[in-house]
Amino acid sequence: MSNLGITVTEHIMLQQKYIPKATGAFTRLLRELVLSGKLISREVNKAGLVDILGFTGETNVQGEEVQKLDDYANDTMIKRMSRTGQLCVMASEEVDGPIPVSEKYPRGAYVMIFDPLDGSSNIDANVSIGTIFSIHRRVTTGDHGTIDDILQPGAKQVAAGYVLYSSSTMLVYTTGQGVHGFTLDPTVGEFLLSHENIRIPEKGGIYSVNEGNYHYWDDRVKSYVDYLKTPDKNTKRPYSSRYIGSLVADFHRNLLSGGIFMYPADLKSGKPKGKLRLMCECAPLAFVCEQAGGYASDGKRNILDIEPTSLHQRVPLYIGSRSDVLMAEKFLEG
Ligand code: P6P
Repeated sequence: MSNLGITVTEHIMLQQKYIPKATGAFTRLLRELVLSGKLISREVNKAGLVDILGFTGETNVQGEEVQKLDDYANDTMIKRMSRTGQLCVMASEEVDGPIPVSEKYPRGAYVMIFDPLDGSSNIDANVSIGTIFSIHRRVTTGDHGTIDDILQPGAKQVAAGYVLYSSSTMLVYTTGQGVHGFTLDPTVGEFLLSHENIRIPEKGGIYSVNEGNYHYWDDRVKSYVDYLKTPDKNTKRPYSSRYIGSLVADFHRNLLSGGIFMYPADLKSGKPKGKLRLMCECAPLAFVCEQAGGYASDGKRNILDIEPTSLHQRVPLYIGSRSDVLMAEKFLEG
């Protein structure tokens, strides 16, 4: 029986029974995350107004300090997730080190790592942007969580997903029971199940990469991209090039249509490990992708198997349809 149209809150309750040792704590966490997504969506959709767009340190007509959207998104995530009482520590793409949960609130059994507003450089051009989140169970036993609770491999995630602020606002998440998409109905303020059990095609027809970096790539990366562009009826090439320059938007399109997104290491432009961060971008999207039947690699190994060494470490990323990413790995073996 299809669950289309149920709210994300109802869906989380249904998921609850599948999550080992999960109590209402996990449900509470996800529900607060949903509310954060709605609050950020509301501000993102007002971004065109002069009092939000791109300024900081300005004051608006009420004389209030106006925050840039990414600061607003970061503050919203930290404030709202802290008050759930379910986290022992947090980490954000916007903050150098671990973020302790305020003494005002109890600490809980989970850890949340997030990129509060990925692609925020696109805001002024009204290009789609996203919030990415990753949830682990804590591994330390003290009062406050530590960096050890954060630096866990992607395979240990208990949930992950993103909110995509686009022509509509969508929440896509997994708790290890498949991938499900919800579309925000702003008239009622509810995320309603619109994409139940998303599966990414085994092989796609789209490649997403910033070809402006072509001359910085390893020759094997160049060979793979040249292969995708070479006409061949039997393997349905050339692939179409689609690149928005906003990770969540590029990933989401390929998740639904099939294809591969790449951010390779570029050896000469100061990004020896690529640009994207393992903990708050690559690992959560890798969990979503794998749960939808896809695969994510750093070019050599599964992103989910990488043992993190630092909070903001960057890794090359090849993510999407399984056979496309495996093909990329073959080219990169050389
Ligand atoms: P480039 C946005 O700034 C971002 O972090 C990701 O959302 C996006 O995939 C990537 O950078 C784009 O980087 O170097 O192609 O502009």
